[in-house]
Amino acid sequence: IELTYEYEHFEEEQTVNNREWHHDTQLVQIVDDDISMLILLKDVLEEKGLMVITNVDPEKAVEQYYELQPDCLIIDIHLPTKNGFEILNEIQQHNEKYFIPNIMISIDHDKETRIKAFQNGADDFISKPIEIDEFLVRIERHLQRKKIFDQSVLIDELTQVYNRRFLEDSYTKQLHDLNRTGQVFTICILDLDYFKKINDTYGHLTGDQVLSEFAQFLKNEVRKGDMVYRVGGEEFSIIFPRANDLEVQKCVTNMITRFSEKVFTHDEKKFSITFSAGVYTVSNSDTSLKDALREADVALYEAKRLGRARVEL
Ligand code: GH3
Ligand code: MG
Ligand code: MG
Ligand code: MG
Repeated sequence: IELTYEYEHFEEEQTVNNREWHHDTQLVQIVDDDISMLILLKDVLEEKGLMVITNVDPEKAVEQYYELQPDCLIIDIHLPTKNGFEILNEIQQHNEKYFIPNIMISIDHDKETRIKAFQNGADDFISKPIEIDEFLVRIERHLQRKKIFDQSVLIDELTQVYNRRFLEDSYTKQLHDLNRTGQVFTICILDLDYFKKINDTYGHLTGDQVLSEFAQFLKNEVRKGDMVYRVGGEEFSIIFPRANDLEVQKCVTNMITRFSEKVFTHDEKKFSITFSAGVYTVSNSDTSLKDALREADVALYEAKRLGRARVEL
């Protein structure tokens, strides 16, 4: 049974890996050596529209935890090779930074065990046998709070695209994919042209409006799986997974044309604005985000120098 199960699980892992990090579908990771428990919990959570990954092996669980960044971790105490407390300890720092709720489940539920669970970083404790209805409302509550946390720290308030902090996460994940599959990805920096003039002429509020419409425009233009980030005042970035610089250049050139046709109004005065972009393809997993952004920035500077409203490699 275990072999078949691990095999099926492997297949499933691939789909989860391709998830586009949209926070609307939340991911729950369950770690337990009791296969029937795993199957039961997975079923009830999937019925609620959640994505679920399951692990029996603690080492693999930790590895997948870092790679897939679940929104909630459900973990048994008694596991082969390592116990649930040790795992919680191991992931504690990451946990605190990303606010991933941990729920311990255990057949032992004496006071000492419960205390130890919370001391080791558990956010909740559910004893086995599990009451499914209670389990579901508890998980739902944790996931709601996780969603609120993510929205507040990963999304830029003004423009409602991902912020720079999330770019760091995504970049790391892209490097991981590059390492595993050899698939290159391209990063692009986009900067509004003469944006200062918009502020000076029409005021800061109109400037803000332009920024937020620009972000919305970018979100609408990109393919599913491409992600938009605000990395500075009037500077945005897009990660294009599985695309090279020439493909991205073509795509961004079209975006520049369409954006330049967009008409903004301020007190019945009409105006338009353009942007420039720099592109860099990451094909070596030693490239840090800082390096990649620097390369894209050099290209952006070139685009500005050559007259703006264009994209350079
Ligand atoms: P270039 O074509 O060379 O990029 O010229 P620019 O005027 O766009 O570039 P510059 O860096 O000189 O000016 C950027 C301006 O963006 C200055 C800053 O006040 C404005 N800015 C940055 N963040 C915000 C924001 O959140 N809201 C508004 N309204 N303006 C912002
Ligand atoms: Mg167990
Ligand atoms: Mg600018
Ligand atoms: Mg700028």
